[in-house]
Amino acid sequence: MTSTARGRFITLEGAEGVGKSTHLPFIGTFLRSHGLDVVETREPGGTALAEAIRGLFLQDAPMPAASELMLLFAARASHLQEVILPAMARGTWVVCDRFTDATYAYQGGGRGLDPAWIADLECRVQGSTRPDRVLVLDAPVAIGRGRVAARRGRQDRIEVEDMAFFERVRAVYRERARQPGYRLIDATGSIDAVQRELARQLEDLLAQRAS
Ligand code: Z5A
Repeated sequence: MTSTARGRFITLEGAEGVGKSTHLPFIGTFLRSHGLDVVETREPGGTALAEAIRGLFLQDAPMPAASELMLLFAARASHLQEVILPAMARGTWVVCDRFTDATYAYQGGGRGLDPAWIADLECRVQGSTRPDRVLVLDAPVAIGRGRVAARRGRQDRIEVEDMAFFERVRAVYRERARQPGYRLIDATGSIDAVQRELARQLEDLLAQRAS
C-alpha cells in the first residue's frame, strides 16, 4: 500500500504593499521547480463562496469590526474545506496570500477586537490546522503605503485607514513572527533581494522535509 506525504501549508503575510502578491507566484514556481505540486491561493477568497464574501468584505460601506471578523471566518471555513485541506491530503503544497495571522493583525491590532475572540474562532473553524510556515514580509508602513499609492489610485475600505491603524497591524505581525514556525523577512530591499531571502527560507523548509 502506498501513502502520500501530507502537503505543507505556507502563508505569506504582512501589511499592505510589502509584496505578497508580487512574491506569491515566485514561491509557487520555486516549489514546483523542486518537483512539488502547488496550489496558490489567497484570503479572503479561494472558493466561489469565499470570493463572494471577499466582495462583501471589501465593499465601500462601513462595517462593524465584528461583521468583518465573522465574514473572514465564514470565507475561511469554505476555503479550508474546499481547497486547503483536500490539497494537503493529496500531498499538494498550499501557498496562501494571507490567512488567520491577518485577522489577528487587522481585526485584532487594527480594529482592536479581543484576540481571545479570534483565537476561539480559529479553534472552532480550523481545528488543529495551522500553517507549517508563516513568512511575514516586513517594511515600515510608509514604504508599503507608498508602493500601493504608486500602483493604483482608488483605495478600498481598509486601505483608507490612517497610519496609526497600519502601525498597529505591523506591530501585531512583528510580535506574532516571534513564534516558532514564523520567519520575519525584511521586505525593504529590491524584489530580487527579497526573493533571494524567500528562496533561502524555502530551501530550509525543503531540507527539514527531507530529513
Ligand atoms: N484582511 C483582513 O483585514 N483580515 C484578514 O483576515 C484577511 C485580510 C485575510 C485584502 O486586500 C484586504 O483584506 C487587506 C487586509 C484584509 N487590506 N488591506 N490593506 P488585498 O488583497 O487587495 O490587499 P493586500 O493583501 O493588502 O495586498 P496589497 O495592498 O496589494 O499588498 P501586497 O500584495 O503586499 O503588495 P504587492 O501588490 O505585491 O506590491 C505592491 C506594489 O509594490 C506593486 O506595485 C509592486 O510591484 C511593488 N513592490 C513589491 N515589492 C517591492 C519591492 N521589494 N521593491 C519595490 N517595489 C515593490
